[in-house]
Amino acid sequence: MKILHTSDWHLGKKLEGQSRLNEQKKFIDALEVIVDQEKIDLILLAGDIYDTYNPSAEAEKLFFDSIKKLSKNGEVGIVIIPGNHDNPQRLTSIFTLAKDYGVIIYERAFQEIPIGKYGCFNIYSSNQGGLFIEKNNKKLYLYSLPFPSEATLNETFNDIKFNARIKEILEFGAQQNKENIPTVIMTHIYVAGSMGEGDVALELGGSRAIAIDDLPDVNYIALGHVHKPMSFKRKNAYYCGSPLEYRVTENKFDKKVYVVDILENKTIVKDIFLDNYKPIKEYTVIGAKEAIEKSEELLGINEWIYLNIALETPLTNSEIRKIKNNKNILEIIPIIKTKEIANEISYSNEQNLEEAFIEFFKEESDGLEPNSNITKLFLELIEEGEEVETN
Ligand SMILES: [Mn+2]
Repeated sequence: MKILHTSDWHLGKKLEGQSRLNEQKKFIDALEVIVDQEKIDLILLAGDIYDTYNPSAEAEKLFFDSIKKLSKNGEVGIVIIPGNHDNPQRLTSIFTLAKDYGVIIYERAFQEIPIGKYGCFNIYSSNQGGLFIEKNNKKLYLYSLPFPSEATLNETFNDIKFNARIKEILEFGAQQNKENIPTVIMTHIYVAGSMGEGDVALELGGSRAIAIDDLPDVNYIALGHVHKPMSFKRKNAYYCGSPLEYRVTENKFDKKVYVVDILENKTIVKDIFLDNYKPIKEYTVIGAKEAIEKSEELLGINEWIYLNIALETPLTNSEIRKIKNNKNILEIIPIIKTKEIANEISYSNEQNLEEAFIEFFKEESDGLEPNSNITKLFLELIEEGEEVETN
């Protein structure tokens, strides 16, 4: 069975108030081409379909159009799990309608999906979280775990136990495949080992980490949550990342989806790179005059722009108007030479993140400084484009 692995669409996500729906539509069109060209059987969508609990009507319409387009009237199966950004109930509200299109949407962990026909797919057996899928005599066992938290799993565990509990869940899930068919796992989680934290499991805004070595040995693990593509080859585990750059820190790596072919003795994973429909750029200029020139120079260029301007005196309203004449300029970020002026003007409330984190940590822990590992991990998490949220 040929699988396409994608995640973190964040439909409806805005950048400094600007809609990205146009770019997201282009991505869906590109994905449809990939599905055709690669003759995909099954699409795995590993969470964070929407950006918020209450997606806009436009974002929902794009989601419905997308699954209709990509499923090819049930020819291509689609299995979807909620991420930490999704409202699971809202996501699954179309489950019954979607069934005819071969679309299965999980609402929660350990959910038992009814057996039967889903488009051209036959779910001939299922268990809590597991699906035995058959199409044209090709078979696959898929175990899905939506974003796990105490709230979504409806159980309590401390940070240390989190790792052990997730390991247990995934292992048990994989073991339910008693047939001699390939096993694939899909989950929305933060895997920590990639950054050298060892088995440190900690929670940042509801986002706990699991170690790579605690992932079971299966044919493929489709991960969602981290926006940067990453692979943990010894575990056949992959983050495909988000299809679009969702913040300026994400403009350092290419965006992609994976096409996964599971053969008898090995799994072949192919990167399919995505076009960057509107890159996020950062420019730095000196003084108002250069800023206005830069704004004019970039007029009509398809980029989202953050403009840093080194200033000795605040910009005048007329200068700001001229710079903002270029609608792609998202934010004017003044770099002020003297402290007095810095206090006087502020076009943005951006702070040095590291300082802000240390300050926050000290406030929360009676003046205790965070150790360098925690600060480093926090900054890396932010780099990966994850919102620090407590849903
Ligand atoms: Mn996420």
